Amino acid sequence: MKKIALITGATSGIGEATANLLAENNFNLILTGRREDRLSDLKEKIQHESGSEVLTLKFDIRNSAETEQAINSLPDNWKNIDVLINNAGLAVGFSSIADGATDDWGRMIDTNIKGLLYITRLVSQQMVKRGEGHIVNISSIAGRETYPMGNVYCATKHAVQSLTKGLRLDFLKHGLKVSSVCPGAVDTEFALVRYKGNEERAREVYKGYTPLNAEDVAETILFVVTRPKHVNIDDILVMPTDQAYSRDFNRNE
Ligand code: NDP
Ligand code: 8X3
Repeated sequence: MKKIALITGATSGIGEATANLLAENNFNLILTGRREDRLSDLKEKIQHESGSEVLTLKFDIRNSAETEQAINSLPDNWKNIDVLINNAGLAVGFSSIADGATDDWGRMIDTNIKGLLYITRLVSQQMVKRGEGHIVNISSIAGRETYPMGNVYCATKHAVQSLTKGLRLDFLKHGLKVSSVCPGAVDTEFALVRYKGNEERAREVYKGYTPLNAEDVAETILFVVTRPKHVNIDDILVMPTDQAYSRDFNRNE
């Protein structure tokens, strides 16, 4: 029988690549995000290309009530989620705290920390009841190091690292697995979102070195979720060969 994986933020980048790869590797998928058209297109593509079944849920993960309604709406045969991949997340802005925009901070904190908590609380309840399940948090090199002007984004990813450890400790006695995947720079829509649609600025982020692509991270996630029952990958750092710490390439920053 195929396992069920729920991937948040499956409408682009790492989430989308992970959806495609898990579908090729015998997972049925629950895919979430706010952009409904992209969710429908991805569902159609995956169902056409692989034998996997896909269910989509459109909601804003910052909204606790919407998140709860979406998870409660799952039909009985989709309720037992085996793997939760907490991938939805973003950086917004790039500035010192003195120049920071409080709305930008709110978007990052509400998505990367509070959204992750809302869905993890709901999905972990049935995992605890069953005594099995795997929670994978997509963290970042920014969860291990802090770089200039990255203050609040880095703080949210440090929080994800801390929550990963907290979940691991809480769920040890329930037999759940908990993992953190920390990528370095990945060429996705991440920079476009951070620079609020400024394509030229976003392109500069990936100039002068070879970043990871979303499929590289998806392969790491596949490895993490396909280890034997007795093996838990607690925390894994996957970096571009050209990047040895958070800011050692020329990003004009
Ligand atoms: P993308 O911008 O390509 O994808 C982000 C995904 O998050 C989208 O599917 C988006 O869906 C979803 N998302 C954002 N906000 C919300 C929200 N409020 N509610 C629901 N879904 C939301 O970026 P990446 O693929 O790069 O990012 C994925 C994760 O990887 C993030 O957590 C990011 O912090 C992390 N990461 C990225 C790195 C990089 O260099 N790219 C490096 C290290 C970590 P939609 O807009 O449809 O809601
Ligand atoms: C995203 C990678 O280095 O831009 O988490 O923070 S970085």
